Amino acid sequence: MSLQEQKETATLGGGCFWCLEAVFEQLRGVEGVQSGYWGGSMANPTYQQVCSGNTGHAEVVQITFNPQVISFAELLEVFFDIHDPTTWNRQGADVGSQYRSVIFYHSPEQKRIAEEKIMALNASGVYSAPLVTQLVPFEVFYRAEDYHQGYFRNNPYQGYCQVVIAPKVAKFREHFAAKLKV
Ligand code: MHO
Repeated sequence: MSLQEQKETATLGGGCFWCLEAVFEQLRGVEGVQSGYWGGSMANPTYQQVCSGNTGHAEVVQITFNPQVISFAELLEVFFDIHDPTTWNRQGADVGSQYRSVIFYHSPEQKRIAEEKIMALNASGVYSAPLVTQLVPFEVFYRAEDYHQGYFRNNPYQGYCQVVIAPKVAKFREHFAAKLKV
């Protein structure tokens, strides 16, 4: 099998992309994470346009991973652990449709796995409300501006990074210690 064939892509939205990127890039088997926008009415939107909440885009991360090391189902375990999939267009203090919970599936297989996971979580009683996570076929990913890439790594002392992202990352590292790169 060529290297090319060992790569798979996942595109997930679960609130501010700085958070998701900071988490997913620490997982073994994840080869790259890019922050960007998906699902809106215009091509190549700017952060400011997306922030207005009027373009219909979601902040998302595009994850390239090696499915022989980490599966799509395992990525979803992390995804549901680090965000609240029961709040409509909102993650904590971040409110707006750009913060919606959404899985952009890249194959019928990813769609099936995501459906099963959502059904299982709804049935499990883990959450007190039903999941609002959308399941949408992937079409196109618009990479966010350079300064958004690796934002948490590059700006660890920025207020939002310290108050919101750092505790999330710490909790994630505790929950998924066995799956971390270092
Ligand atoms: N409320 C945060 C969100 C950042 S995120 C990239 C801020 O405006 O800094 O949407």
